[in-house]
Amino acid sequence: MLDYDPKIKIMIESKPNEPMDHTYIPTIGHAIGLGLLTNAPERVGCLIESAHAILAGLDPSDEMGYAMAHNKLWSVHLNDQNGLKYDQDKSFGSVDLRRALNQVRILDRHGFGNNGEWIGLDVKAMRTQKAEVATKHLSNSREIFLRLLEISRSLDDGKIKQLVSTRDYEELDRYILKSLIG
Ligand SMILES: [Mn+2]
Repeated sequence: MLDYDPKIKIMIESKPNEPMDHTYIPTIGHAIGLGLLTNAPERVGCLIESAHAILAGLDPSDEMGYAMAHNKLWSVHLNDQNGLKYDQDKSFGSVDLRRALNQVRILDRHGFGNNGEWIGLDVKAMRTQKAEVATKHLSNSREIFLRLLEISRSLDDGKIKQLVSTRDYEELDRYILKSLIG
């Protein structure tokens, strides 16, 4: 594809498994590595989906940070996931709010979007809903993203730095959790 169209750019969306088997590019590290082996590494980037990182037993925000450090995070698919099984594509933040906050925070603090990157919401309707409410997974995910962005920007960086430097991680946990509870 890269040879066929000299203008095309490709994003690799890593994922460790489908319901029935393993897949070949399980993590964003594998995706970045594979991109470097192509004829045009500068035209190969990555897309991180929260649930896919969780399925690999990884923290989505760590994966995002790793990809951004390589200038390879070109898009994200935010959602949520219960444990290690087929990907559920649940509404963003619906399983683990703190894990969601960490994703919002790392994207915001490292300029994701400043070069035109998009945030996608790879979420699905619950099966048993009525048709008239079946698109709420989209508006709910957007609303939670924006609320978490507000919370992240309200955190006191000086206080966080001081707690880290004194290694008072219990207090840091409490500060973050209290900010989430509101
Ligand atoms: Mn996806």
